[in-house]
Amino acid sequence: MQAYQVTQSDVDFYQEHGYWIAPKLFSDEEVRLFREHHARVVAGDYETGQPPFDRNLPPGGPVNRLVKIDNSHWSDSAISRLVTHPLIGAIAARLAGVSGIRLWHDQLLHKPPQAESQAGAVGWHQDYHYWQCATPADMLTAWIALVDVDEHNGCMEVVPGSHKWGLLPDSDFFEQDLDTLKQRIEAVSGRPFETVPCILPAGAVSFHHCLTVHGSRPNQSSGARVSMVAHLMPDGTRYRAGTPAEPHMNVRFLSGQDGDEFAGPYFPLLYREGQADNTWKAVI
Ligand SMILES: O=C(O)CCC(=O)C(=O)O
Repeated sequence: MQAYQVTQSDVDFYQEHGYWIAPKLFSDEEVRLFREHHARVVAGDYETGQPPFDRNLPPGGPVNRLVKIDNSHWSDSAISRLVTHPLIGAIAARLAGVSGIRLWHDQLLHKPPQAESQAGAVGWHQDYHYWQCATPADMLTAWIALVDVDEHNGCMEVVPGSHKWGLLPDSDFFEQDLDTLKQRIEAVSGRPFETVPCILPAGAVSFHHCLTVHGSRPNQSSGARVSMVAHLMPDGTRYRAGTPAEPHMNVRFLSGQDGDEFAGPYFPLLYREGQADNTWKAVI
């Protein structure tokens, strides 16, 4: 693990563009271990004995589309250490300008090569479209590359500055027709839609704001695009009842009262300013 001190110009970049790319934070050895555990979860080999919250493809069958597994950290201790890593929390806190960061939920992603895949794109969307049950909209995501990613293997692409466009009506993670979705977003936002690829070496991490429009194209390489996503929220984020995001899985972990705080064991704390123990002690 490589310590990194976020600078004011990193923060300014994030605030201005709605994303920021951190350098490589995890060594090749750490990445190898995380990739091994990632593959175990994809295969349905759950180290903790606890299945993840949800998965879109059952284990053991053909991996013929993007594999998306929610809360895979329930199932594996190395994945859990990765998505609750205090360094990721500290960087997120600094970028968002808050004093504490919790895990909203994780997402394990495995994007097979296009030749084997029927649905390899991720449609343009704003994460907050799915998270309107939480407030304030200061949440953010750490996207952790476990292989080198670029345009060839369908890296994530972001629309810089779109976090300032407000919440748009068109967001669809599963849409495969990226051009039509882009035209709809362009029409409703009244702004040109230009994407920037998040090109990362394995072990590097990109961060994006929950209102930043993003998605990805199919994987044209011969290997899988392997990554972990830590969706994060400022400590103190609360439930907002009655939104279109009411079915979000996290709502069921609360008592259901408007204003409930998303806190407690379902929402692990990654970082809190001034807390003595902000170092990652786990041995991997
Ligand atoms: O990995 C991708 O292509 C998209 C990931 C995503 O939507 C996210 O991290 O919020």
